[in-house]
Amino acid sequence: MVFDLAGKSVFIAGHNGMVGGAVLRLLKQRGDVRLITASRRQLDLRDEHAVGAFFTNHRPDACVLAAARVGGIIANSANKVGFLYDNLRLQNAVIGAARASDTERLLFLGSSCIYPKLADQPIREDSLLTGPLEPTNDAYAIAKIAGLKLCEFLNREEGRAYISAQPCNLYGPGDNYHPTTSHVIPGLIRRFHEAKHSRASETFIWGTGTPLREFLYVDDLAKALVFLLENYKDPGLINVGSGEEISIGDLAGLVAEAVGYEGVLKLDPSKPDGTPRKLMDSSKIRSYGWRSRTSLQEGLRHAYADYLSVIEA
Ligand code: GFB
Repeated sequence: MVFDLAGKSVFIAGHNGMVGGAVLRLLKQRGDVRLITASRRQLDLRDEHAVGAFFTNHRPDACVLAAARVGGIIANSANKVGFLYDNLRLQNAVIGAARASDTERLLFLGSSCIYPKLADQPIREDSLLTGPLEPTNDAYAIAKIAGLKLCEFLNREEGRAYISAQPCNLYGPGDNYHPTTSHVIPGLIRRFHEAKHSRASETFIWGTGTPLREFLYVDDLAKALVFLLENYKDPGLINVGSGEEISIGDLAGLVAEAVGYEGVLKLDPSKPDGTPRKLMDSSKIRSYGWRSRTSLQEGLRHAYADYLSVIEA
């Protein structure tokens, strides 16, 4: 182990989000880490002065940068200024403050959408910047590429153990269930749940149903992130995926099953498909012994339970 988190202080930027929340749960369970968090009201992570002062005050040993402006295919394509600018501001503020206060380790969350739209599959880490991006999420991807490159350069030039991990499409507790800004799994959970309750004989899936996606349950990702924080300090990227892909049409069938919706699923091809396929090569992280443990069926049951707890709260 290169960096034992036991007894260390860790700032989780974005602990109220799905990924940050999963890392918080995992580190709380572990019990030997001093956790530092700040809500959005307490700290605007885009405000570099406020973030600098926060780091000077708390002096975390490590930081998990899980905060970001995120959203599904429609949110990403409709608000490129926000997705690029807010993410650049936020990540620059946090990475800059970590550097200024000599935070020993930092883990930056990237995304599989950083890779070229038509990258060879499964997508290896070295395919970064070898071709044009998928236009429905280019703004978000460019911000993420800037962040992971900043970590890489700080690592190479200044010897800082600042690393970045690239997860595939994620889902699980703490997701955003908004009908238009959400990603596919929470979007379908909500739509199918509402269709079940209104006894609608049919409901719809965006796009053609043919795109392929790789999904990872967020608690499995959290285990990978904590592992990387303690064991990985290379400047190079590292993919974190389940290794399994599924078409959106087949995924919709599994979500309908988890929710208990028995109506007809129709396609809405007026909505964008996005990239045709996005399966990552995660052999690097698997060579360290990590693998995803939660099957899609099991994860979808937990995700639906989370949705029910949110609407019942
Ligand atoms: O999850 P999603 O929005 O993200 O869409 P991306 C995945 C696929 O599901 C697309 C289809 O082909 C959608 O057309 N889909 C079907 C739906 N029904 C729905 C629905 O009700 N809601 C949504 N959202 N999609 C994201 C990027 O791309 O990937 C993010 O926008 C991020 O930036 C993430 O990088 C990993 O996989 O297309």
